[in-house]
Amino acid sequence: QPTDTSTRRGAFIVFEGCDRAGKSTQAAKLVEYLQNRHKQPLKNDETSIASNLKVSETMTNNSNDSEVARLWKFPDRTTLIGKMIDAYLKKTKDLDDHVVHLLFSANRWECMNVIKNILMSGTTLVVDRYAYSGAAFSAAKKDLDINWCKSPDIGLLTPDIVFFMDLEPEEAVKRGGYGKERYENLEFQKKVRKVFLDLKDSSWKILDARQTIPELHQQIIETAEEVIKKCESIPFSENLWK
Ligand code: T5A
Ligand code: NA
Repeated sequence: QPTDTSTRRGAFIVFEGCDRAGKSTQAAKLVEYLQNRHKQPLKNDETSIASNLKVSETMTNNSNDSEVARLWKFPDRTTLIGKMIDAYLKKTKDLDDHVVHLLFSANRWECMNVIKNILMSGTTLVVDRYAYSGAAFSAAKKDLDINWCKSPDIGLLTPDIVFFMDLEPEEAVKRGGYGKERYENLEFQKKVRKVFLDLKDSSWKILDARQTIPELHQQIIETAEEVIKKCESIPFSENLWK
């Protein structure tokens, strides 16, 4: 029985972790791998790719028709909300903790329609940080309750997998140290890691981020391939933390 190609979609793959854990490095390597891996499709992949191309033609965002994977990053600092977040992180602007938390969440909500279109076109999206960062960084602050922090992100698109890059902040500091942005200090990062680990759910795969870049990459591509295959035949769900 052939699979119904009309339901094929890309996978929603998220990388999470404390600062300097290696998220951006692995997210970029995964996208590069997927793009090369699909350049020469196997025979039985041909229908899948053909159907993806057809859906892409109807898209209004500037996605490339032949795109098999795309990198995304939160915060998306390019939007109007993203520019406020950027100023906050660079400490050129102070904002109330509640306000900035809601901005980070709004920054995800404003991207949801574009993200859904990308996934429906068959493109796999690799996302560097998501709502787990949102909850973990805010709840690590003194006065923000974890349930309050999770609530604005309830109902976002659910990731198909979250690669949690776990690294003790003491180890992270050794990686060239933290920069000058807000949150980049050891004591705060220790609190963030604790909240992160409490947020673990069935979508998580925890990776020991002390391993080498190639070792981590190998584990990530193996799991990612399985997830991408599985996602082709199941719809995405919009029930994060519901
Ligand atoms: N935030 C974010 C919120 O408060 N709320 C939210 O809702 C969201 C989405 C954004 C800040 O905003 C907060 C969290 C953050 O504080 P950002 O722009 O994502 O920050 O942060 P960046 O500075 O871009 O990234 P990070 O500091 O988090 O680093 P990464 O991406 O985890 O690490 P990476 O890949 O850049 O690597 C760091 C260094 O380590 C080396 C790399 O070469 C690099 O030098 N490295 C390794 N070294 C040894 N072994 C390995 N396996 C290595 N992998 C990478
Ligand atoms: Na990063």
